[in-house]
This record gives sequence, C-alpha cells and structure tokens, in this order.
Amino acid sequence: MFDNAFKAVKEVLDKAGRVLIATHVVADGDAVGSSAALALIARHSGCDTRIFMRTGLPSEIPLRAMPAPVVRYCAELGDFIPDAAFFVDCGDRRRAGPEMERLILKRELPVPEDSEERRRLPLTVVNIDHHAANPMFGDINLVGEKCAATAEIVGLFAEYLGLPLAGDLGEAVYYGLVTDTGNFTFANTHAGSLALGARILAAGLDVADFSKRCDNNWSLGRMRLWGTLMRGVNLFADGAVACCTVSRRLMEEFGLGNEDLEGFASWLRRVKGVRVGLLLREDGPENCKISLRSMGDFDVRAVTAVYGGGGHVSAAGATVRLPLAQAETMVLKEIADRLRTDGA
Ligand SMILES: [Mn+2]
Repeated sequence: MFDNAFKAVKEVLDKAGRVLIATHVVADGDAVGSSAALALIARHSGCDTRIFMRTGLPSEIPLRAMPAPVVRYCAELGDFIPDAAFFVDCGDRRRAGPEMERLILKRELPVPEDSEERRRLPLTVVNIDHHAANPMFGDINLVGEKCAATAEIVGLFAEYLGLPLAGDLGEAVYYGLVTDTGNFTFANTHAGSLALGARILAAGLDVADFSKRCDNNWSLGRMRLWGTLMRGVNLFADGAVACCTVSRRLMEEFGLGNEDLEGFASWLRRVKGVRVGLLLREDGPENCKISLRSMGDFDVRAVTAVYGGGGHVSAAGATVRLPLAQAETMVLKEIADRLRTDGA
C-alpha cells in the first residue's frame, strides 16, 4: 500500500551519504524501535547515521545496542552534516523539539544566525508516522494511520527492500510493535501487525528472551511508586473514568523520573467498567501533563485536542497550564460531558 512512498524513500537513502533520524521527546518503545530499525536500514544502504532524541535514550531498553550514536542537540553533531532528515513517530512538527522544528521549517540544520558554518543545504525531510492528523510536514510522507506502530511501517519498508527481519532489525521492529499495541491487545492491533510479528518470529526472534528484556527490568522503586499510585486511583462518571494524579512531591520522594511512569496510564483501564483512564502528572505549579487511554470505543484524542495535544483514538496526551487540582477538575468534566453525549 506504500509502494510509491517506499520507492521515493529508497531513492533518498540511495542518494544520501549521511542521514539524521529524529524522533519525539520522551521516546517510547515505538520511537526507539522505529529509529533503531531505520538506522539499521540506513546503515545497510551505506549511510552514516545519527539519531536525534531531544530528551535522550530511555535508560532501560530491550535492544542490545543502538545502531547509531544518539544526540540531544544539533551541536553534538559536530561536522556531521546530513543530506536527509527522517522523522519517525512524530505526529506533528513540534514533537521532536525546537531544533528539529526549525529544521523542518527551514530545511536546514539549525545553527546560530551569525555562524560562519551556517548550513544551507537542501535537506530532504522524510516523515514516517502513524498518527491520525499528521500534518504531512515532510517532502516525502510515509504516513499510515491504520498502522499500529511507526515500527510497523519501517518493518514493511525493510521487507520492501528485501532485508530479512532477523536479529537486531527484527527486535527493533518488534519492540515498536509490542509497545504500541500493548502486546497485541489494543484496538489498533490488526491482522497485519500480528502477521508482521509472526514473520519476525519466523526470522528467529527469541520471544521469551526478548519479552524478559523488555518487561522484567523494573527498579524496586518503580514497583513501589506504582503501588502507591494504584492506591490513589479514583473512579468518576459512574465508574467510567479511572483517574490518578501524580504530584512532583511524590516523584521527588521516590527519587524517580517521568520515564518511571511510562505505561502506567494503560493500567487504569484494568478496572472493570472503566472506559477511560486519565493520568495527570504535575510538572510545575501551573503545568500538568495529561495522559489518556481508552479501549478504542472512546476517542481520547478528541479530548487532548481541546488542550492542543495529540495522539491516537485510544492513547493521547496534552499539556495543561493549570495547577494539578484544577486541571483534574477541568479534564474530568470534559471527559464526562463527552461520555454523556456519547450515549454512555
Ligand atoms: Mn507510535
């Protein structure tokens, strides 16, 4: 279904000597998996590659190694001047951070205005993503809303190129797939995701060993934080909404970072009767991050869109400029109103 776009992306890789692969801030398994898989493909095409992750590589990943150096700032690229910039899993042009947004807008590597080495290059931008409402900011857009993960698209691209989904490449694609489908249980899981997973297994993935590396890597601190958070979960809207708030004080008490909250919001759906899980994280006195989850029968992206956020029908997030308690009241009301008009 992507044959024309695949052909165009292949041509970019064939021509490019150096490629930059950027993904979104607070990289999740799909961001890491799809960047790693694409870096392996680029390496196979003979490209020198760097991966840009504004907030860095998560400390725990199941992959044995990243196939290319990871940078947080363009300054770290030194004299590495890319011919093409690939964006993976970025639902909009702001998602990879301000430096990458400027790169998208100007089609050049951002360096200070007065710099002598100002890099005026016709950088080709390739946008590979699976978010609905992706604004198609690339010169080439490989966007599949029906795909469960960006890694799914990258996996299909590898197959188009004739690369076997074995070893590190298979693991990288599989990591993105299982992250974004909740181990093939979320509403976005379709026959094609499972078929791709099956081909990766057929190519030799040790699924038990991979799952162990993927899941069994928690600190005791995270286990105890989640326990504390679960004790604080409350139900609203006649039990249709499970809500949990995380104060900065609690995070400081546990000495843990935001990545230790990764995946928690999905658990809120486990309570029987709950249709929407809402996690509110306090980032500052008037600044909260909201994460919303559903099973696909309630559009949480429509809720986060009210606050300028984005995501998918069953998983979305936004930043709200309010104190924690006020944000909670406001978002709960928004969800309750929508559940009512939804006929729930
Ligand atoms: Mn994704």
